[in-house]
Amino acid sequence: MTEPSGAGIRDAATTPVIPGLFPDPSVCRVGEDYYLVNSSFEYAPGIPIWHSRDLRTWTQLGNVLTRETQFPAGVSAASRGIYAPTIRHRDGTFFVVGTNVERGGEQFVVTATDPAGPWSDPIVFEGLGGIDPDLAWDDDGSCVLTYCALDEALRPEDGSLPVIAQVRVDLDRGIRLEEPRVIWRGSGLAHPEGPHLYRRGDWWYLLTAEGGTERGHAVCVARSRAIDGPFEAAPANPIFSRRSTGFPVQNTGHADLVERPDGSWAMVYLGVRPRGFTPGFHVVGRETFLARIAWADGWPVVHTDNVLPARPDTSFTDDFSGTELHPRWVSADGTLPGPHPAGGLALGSHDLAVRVRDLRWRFEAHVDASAPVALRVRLDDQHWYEITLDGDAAEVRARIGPLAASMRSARATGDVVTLVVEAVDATHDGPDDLRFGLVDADGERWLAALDGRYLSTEVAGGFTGRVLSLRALGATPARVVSARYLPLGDE
Ligand code: 6LW
Repeated sequence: MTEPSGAGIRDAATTPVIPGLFPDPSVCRVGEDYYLVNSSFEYAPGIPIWHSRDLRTWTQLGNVLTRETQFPAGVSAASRGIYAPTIRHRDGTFFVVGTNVERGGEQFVVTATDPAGPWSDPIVFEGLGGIDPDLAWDDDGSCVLTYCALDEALRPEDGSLPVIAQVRVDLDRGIRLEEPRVIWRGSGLAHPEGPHLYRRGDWWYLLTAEGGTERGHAVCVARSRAIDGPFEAAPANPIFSRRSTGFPVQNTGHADLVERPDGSWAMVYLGVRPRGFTPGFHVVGRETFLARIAWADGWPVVHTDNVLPARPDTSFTDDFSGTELHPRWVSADGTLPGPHPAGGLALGSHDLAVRVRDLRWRFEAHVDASAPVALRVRLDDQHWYEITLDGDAAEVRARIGPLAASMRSARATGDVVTLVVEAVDATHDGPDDLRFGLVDADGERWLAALDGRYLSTEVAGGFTGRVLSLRALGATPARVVSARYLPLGDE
């Protein structure tokens, strides 16, 4: 059985540095500045990019894929789209390589001189079937792309896919210079993936995620004198995992290393915060955590005892007074949120969403009651709860897989109504309850409280977490006057 979470310790082991649906972190440093990117799946704009001076406090600079030419609309299913980007910097240029799973798993690179953008259109490397590309430059300056290959042609005779493969590439021309070669088959756990290569002293280190991204997830390492192997596995593999422990943060893996200006090293990795009765339900996705790296006998050793100065401030109020949306806003149906007239957010039938960042929270949307509108807590398009307002009728609805139901309705009065949803302590054995209500001329009232487990990754499957999404219910555009998100405390 899963132990209850909430050890209440404000340290890096239990507190994400970037909470919410921000998995597969990759980090690079330029001088005193760190830049970090995450997977974004079906959500557009794609690949959130963050800046920090201390690795602990991160500010979102924007998103890397902000144009149709970079990430076309129309992702076919939840948890497809953009996977596991890597960010690197060399000679004044930032590189992000990633996978668009939507197009059959193609590896692409985009570049920028300013990490806040604009980023170039993607260059696609043909014939590299797989995920999780990494870029590294050999001592002679040539560039290698190392990735998790899912290509049958690379399947070892006595082994299973995936394998870690590598190919020399010409970044300027966007071509590969050779056939991909298998360089590593992992340390023996399932699903070797998420490779990253680093030069330290006389060694090349190859970091991998292994064990799959669920409870068995782990970080492993191998090293070689040459960038293309042969690699030897660390005797202590996996060098980091929470598997088979009762620790409140689970599924830890898919890491990236970075060297600080003082020569010490740090690691970012993904983890989840499951709650509730067995098997434990995580609901806000896979989040970014920070660890410290020590080196012993030429191998990295992971320490999670860093003290974090404060929980990140995730609260926000948007009154949409400007014409540009904050980069936190995304769309699940692949439509890029564009500029809007100042003074309220005009909504069409495409949704506008923000990632949930906390375990307990309140979200309010002040909506113009003259057009039908919906506020949804979405895990994916088949797992959601929502409150709708249509004229003076408010209704709470739910969809869990093929089952759809109307839970409760009520009358609302006034020109502007506040739709409210809160994630609060569970009344059953789930991770939380999601309660829906409204505030109007008659005050605040709650319509329904629903078990949060059905909007969890353990129930829905996939790689994502909850978002809060707003959209017009019918053909008439709806208007959101303002939106407010407030964490309610994670203890
Ligand atoms: C990603 C893989 C993984 O490509 O999850 O946790 C996949 N690791 O490396 C999707 O994020």
